[in-house]
Amino acid sequence: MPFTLPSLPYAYDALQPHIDARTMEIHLTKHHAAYVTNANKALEGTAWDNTPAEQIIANLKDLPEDKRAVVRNNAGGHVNHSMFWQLLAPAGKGGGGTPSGDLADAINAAFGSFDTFKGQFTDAAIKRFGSGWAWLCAKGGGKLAICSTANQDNPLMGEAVAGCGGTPILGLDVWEHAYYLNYQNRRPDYVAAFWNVVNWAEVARRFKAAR
Ligand code: MN3
Repeated sequence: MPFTLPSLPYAYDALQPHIDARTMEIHLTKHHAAYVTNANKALEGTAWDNTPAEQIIANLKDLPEDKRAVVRNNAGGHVNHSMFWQLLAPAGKGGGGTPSGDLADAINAAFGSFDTFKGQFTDAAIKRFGSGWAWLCAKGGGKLAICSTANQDNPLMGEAVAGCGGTPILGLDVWEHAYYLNYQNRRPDYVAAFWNVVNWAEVARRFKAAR
């Protein structure tokens, strides 16, 4: 079955003022939609056209060489964005605040404190040169680590491909298309605003599933 564009679990304007409605709409209906279309086009009629996107990007080496780059970029983009929408929620209505329970404990164990974690993740997002993503990943035994990837790479692709491994439980899109309309070149302001709309319950759910 071909990949399909998901709908957002909230309205386009639900994340304002932190992420504006027009950016959310273009991001989903133009950028994410293009990844879906291009991934489907590349995989149509192949043995992989029924395989979940996560499974495909975790096994890129199994694809014919002439498909590998287009699938890496576009199935990668589909996986990344499908996850990203779920990781956001309106501020004060599921978005923002701080994590609790096992996730909070794991963050404290890995980074010392939530504020230290936040600082390191912010750094990874700001210092990613060009387009890419910042990630919080669960590694073996539920140990957490921060990393970043270029383009639409995902830690599920593995360290050797993406330069970053583990199961992503939080991701931040730092492509300019994710913030340019509202923040222009001010990526640090966008990253700061992101913390107001992080859906920690969803991050915790992914952490639990990854352990
Ligand atoms: Mn994007």
